[in-house]
Amino acid sequence: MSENTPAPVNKNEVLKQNDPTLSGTLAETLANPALACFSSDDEQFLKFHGIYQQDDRDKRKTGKQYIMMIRARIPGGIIPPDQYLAFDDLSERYGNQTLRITSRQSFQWHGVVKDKLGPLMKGLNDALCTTVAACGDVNRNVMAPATPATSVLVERVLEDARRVDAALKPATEAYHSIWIDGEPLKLQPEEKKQFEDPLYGKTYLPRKFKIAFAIPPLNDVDVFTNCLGFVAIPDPAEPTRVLGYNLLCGGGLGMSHGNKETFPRTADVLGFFAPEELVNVAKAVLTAYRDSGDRTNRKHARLKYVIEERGAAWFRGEVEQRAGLTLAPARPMSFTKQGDLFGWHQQSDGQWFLGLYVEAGRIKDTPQRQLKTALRRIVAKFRPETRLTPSQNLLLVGVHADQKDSITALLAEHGIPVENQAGAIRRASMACPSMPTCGLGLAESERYLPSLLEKIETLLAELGLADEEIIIRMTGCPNGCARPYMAEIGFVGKAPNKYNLYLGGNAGTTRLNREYRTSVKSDDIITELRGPLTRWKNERLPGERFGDFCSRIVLPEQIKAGAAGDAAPAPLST
Ligand code: SRM
Ligand code: SF4
Repeated sequence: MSENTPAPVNKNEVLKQNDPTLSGTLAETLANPALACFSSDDEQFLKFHGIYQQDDRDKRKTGKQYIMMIRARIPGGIIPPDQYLAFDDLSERYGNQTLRITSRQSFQWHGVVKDKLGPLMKGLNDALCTTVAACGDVNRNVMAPATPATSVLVERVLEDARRVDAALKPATEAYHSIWIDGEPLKLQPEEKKQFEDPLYGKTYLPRKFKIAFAIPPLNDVDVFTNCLGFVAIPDPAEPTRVLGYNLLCGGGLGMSHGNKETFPRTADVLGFFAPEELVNVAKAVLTAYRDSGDRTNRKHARLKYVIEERGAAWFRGEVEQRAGLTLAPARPMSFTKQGDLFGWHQQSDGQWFLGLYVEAGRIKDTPQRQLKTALRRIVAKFRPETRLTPSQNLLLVGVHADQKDSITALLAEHGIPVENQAGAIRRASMACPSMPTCGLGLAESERYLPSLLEKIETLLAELGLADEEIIIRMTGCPNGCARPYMAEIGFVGKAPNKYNLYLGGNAGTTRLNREYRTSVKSDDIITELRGPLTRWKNERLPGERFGDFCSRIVLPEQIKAGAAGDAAPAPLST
């Protein structure tokens, strides 16, 4: 190939080009009981329908056992009572009897074998829930603040999030045909090729695209990690009204070990615009990315690389031109906290909500705690709305004052306290699923973090720091699904029982942390943490958080000593 020949587009682009309806041979494979799994091409189409073909990694020694993961599209994580009950029932009948709250306020059903896939998808759609575009090269689940206590403003922002979500859905009829009508799309291959989505075109986006809404000072959605962030600025004259949005573009976290071309990045703040322009601006950002992202190399295809390389000013110009407006200077905003409220809290409308801690987002029954059964009973009897939070927890919303005691008692019956649900570091922790379902996991995450937290709790108690909150997040690989690069302590799987250790995030999750140690064995993690935690106890400024202390003292000292880890360290930004 000569120097001037453009690099060929990657395989996924060819697939999309050849079948923009995204139907592949999904319906045919689904209808054929002789086939145990979908083809590798169909695996790519499945993602656009919210489905991942996986295999149970615990069982690989006895041969590959295919299972599916299904992810819903639940903008803002809002679930009405009947829908929650249907989700629970479907997980019992067709999944692995758990519901997994994701880090983007959605649900996943794991362990669904192929012949249960059709009934599960039909059941979800009967419950008025779609999984379309929950994965794939499209806009994903839109996040919005979860906590209803603050005000009417939260509900208004949520409405805006839903509007954006609806406006960016792909138009292909394949989803309806396959999963609802239960038949293949009635088009010949040549006819399929002619299809063109009005927004996404024939080849959709170069890669996934993520949107979050935030209301300062709470950054529960980690807005800076999204491709597109909308920060609501309240009207000073009428604080329940959105005056406009600050526009953030170019955040993203995924990276690969040993590939310095890949890195986590926080979004740039591009300007401010009026709320009427919201959908217009969202489409402008999405199409600017659609037309400028790298379609040759999927590891370099996210919007963050476009903005890193071509600059925020260039991208702002693209957005302004496409939206037909000029962005005003961004309004002042300050994020000082993230995370969830636990226990009972009164809403602005006088009703109550209950924040419930869900370990690693997994709703299940264990001999000690029957969270799944308790939630089913509560939702069936008292019919609260359920809200999934970006930190993989859950809120029961719209509870009447006279129902509170009965709900508290019902939870207690199933081993779940309402007060002191979990210690300070557990409440602020997250872990991705990793083993045994995720095909990309290099180390344990969801199954390992709880026992590691126990050891960290013991260390903190020994140092007299037991009540301190530290945001701790773990992932089984560097893709960053539980957003570990924003944590005060981040663990990123490197190999079985080995993790890279990151330090230095802050309470408002506006700053990337930095690699502190590489390939730390599980058994050595406590030894590695003891030093920085002891120094924090002895040398911190009044009220200084662990992440801020590391960013001010531990990491600069490490950099000065030239001892920074060799895997692409994330930049220190504020
Ligand atoms: Fe993720 C791929 C789970 C949020 C970055 N992610 C995956 C897959 C589907 C593995 C795969 O491709 O085969 C994982 C399925 C595991 C399983 O068994 O369930 C997976 N990601 C998740 C969830 C369930 C983790 C969780 O702890 O809840 C989250 C689902 C969110 C949702 O409801 O849509 C999830 N993933 C994220 C986030 C966080 C976020 O979006 O706020 C990130 C980092 C932000 C970002 O996108 O940059 C993230 N996931 C990735 C990447 C790296 C993408 C990149 O740019 O390099 C991959 C790998 C890929 O896409 O090839 C990935
Ligand atoms: Fe899988 Fe890696 Fe995401 Fe964890 S971070 S779910 S191991 S892709």
